[in-house]
Amino acid sequence: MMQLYWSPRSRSFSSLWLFEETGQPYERVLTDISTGAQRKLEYLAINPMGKVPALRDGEATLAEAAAIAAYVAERYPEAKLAPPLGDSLRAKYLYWLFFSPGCIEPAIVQLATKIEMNPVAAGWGDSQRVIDVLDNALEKGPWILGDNFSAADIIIGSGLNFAVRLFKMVPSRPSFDAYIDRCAARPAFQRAEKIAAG
Ligand SMILES: N[C@@H](CCC(=O)N[C@@H](CS)C(=O)NCC(=O)O)C(=O)O
Repeated sequence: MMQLYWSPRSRSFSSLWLFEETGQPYERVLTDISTGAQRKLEYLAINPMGKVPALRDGEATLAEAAAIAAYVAERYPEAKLAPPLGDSLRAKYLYWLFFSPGCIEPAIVQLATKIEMNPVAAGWGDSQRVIDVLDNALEKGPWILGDNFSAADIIIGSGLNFAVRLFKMVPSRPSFDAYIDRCAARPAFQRAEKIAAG
């Protein structure tokens, strides 16, 4: 059984939601970041960055929420959280899965902190444009790939819920509100919330 290292009030919510969507058994290993558990040597052997979430699958270990989402979606193809190889939707799936940590996260942090960056030097470019691109992509819905819910929604949806709704780091938009509502209405999201609340 895979082991998920997680902490309450953290980005590991996306991995809890992910596993709840698969319906597969998994072991939760509480790594409470408020106690410094993420800096213990045995945890650093799993994720040298000292961050949650992280995952162990037998001999394999990995971290980074989006990588965990991609890995678990591939391990459990029956959960249909990723378009299979050869499916034309896979291109956009990979695009959005990488766009979230590569562009959305840093753009939100930049907007919240108001740190000036040269948009040509910054890999995510212009932060406001990132928000506009995401807004445009979510306008139609219901999911980032249209009718197909995927692991990319788990990563983008948890990120928006965290940054826009819970922490109000950037102003919401109607498309974000409707999307977060759709995510939050999923039974797996609600189970993950209960788990995260302890
Ligand atoms: N890039 C990582 C970020 C993970 C992250 O920032 N985790 C935070 C909690 S939200 C953490 O573990 N913080 C503890 C620390 O920095 O000591 C991911 O996407 O998984």
